[in-house]
Amino acid sequence: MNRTTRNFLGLPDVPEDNARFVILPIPFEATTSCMKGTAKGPESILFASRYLELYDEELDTEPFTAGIKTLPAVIPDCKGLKMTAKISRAAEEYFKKNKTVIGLGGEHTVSLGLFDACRKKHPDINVLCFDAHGDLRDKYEGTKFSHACVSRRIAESGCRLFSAGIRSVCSEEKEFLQNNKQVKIFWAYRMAGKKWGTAFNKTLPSGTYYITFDVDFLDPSVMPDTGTPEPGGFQWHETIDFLKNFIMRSDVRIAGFDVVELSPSKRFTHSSFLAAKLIYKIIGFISSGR
Ligand SMILES: [Mn+2]
Repeated sequence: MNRTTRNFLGLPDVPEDNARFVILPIPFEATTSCMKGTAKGPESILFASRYLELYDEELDTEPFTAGIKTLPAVIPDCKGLKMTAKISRAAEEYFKKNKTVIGLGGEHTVSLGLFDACRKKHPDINVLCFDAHGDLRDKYEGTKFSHACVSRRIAESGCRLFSAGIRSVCSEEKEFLQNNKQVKIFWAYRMAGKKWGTAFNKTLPSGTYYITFDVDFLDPSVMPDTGTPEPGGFQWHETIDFLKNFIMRSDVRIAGFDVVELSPSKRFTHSSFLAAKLIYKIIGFISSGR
């Protein structure tokens, strides 16, 4: 196969009917605090993905055969509620058609639009969030639509939120957590150095999930190119191992997921390659699951 297109994995175009997965690039950045550059994330992931092997030795299959369609990028030329509405509109029809929607960020706020579209189809959706940060502030730098408020907005919708890898919160967030039962935090300090995957998996109820993966969940030594890097993150194998065991559970269904906050420093770095591979591994687990 000649893998030269701008699609994910450089795959040839596939008709929508033949695609179980749709990739939606969202090169949006408005509120990143520390290192800018997340708007370049989608392009960098797509470029790196062309160099991934299509065969997955762990699954002994070629997951791309489930059908992956890369959609044109949605570029929100607006902020706040308008921005999330524009992303939601772009994603909604694919959730309705039962495609697994995969968002490529962009800063973490793009998840709000994807989550909104997902919840219209699946009102009982659970959210699984990987992040170094609580993102539970009511407002940050004057806006409710900041990367620092994403989990708070998701929690306000009434769905259950499970966040792992958290190692940076403020006292306002801690207070919010004390009065809130539907948000469950897996603190990084309790996960570190332990086989956290099994314990975390056990706490997650059966149901349909949306996964949002902020790459700063990973340790800066494996993922240096991110908006707000935090020490004490997680390694590749423990993360992939958890994802495999969780996603392939017979009582769990993944409606969509996103990978956000990649801030590539150069056009081709190991960080972009990692993000592309993470996405392809998740695609493999979903298509090999039920
Ligand atoms: Mn974060």
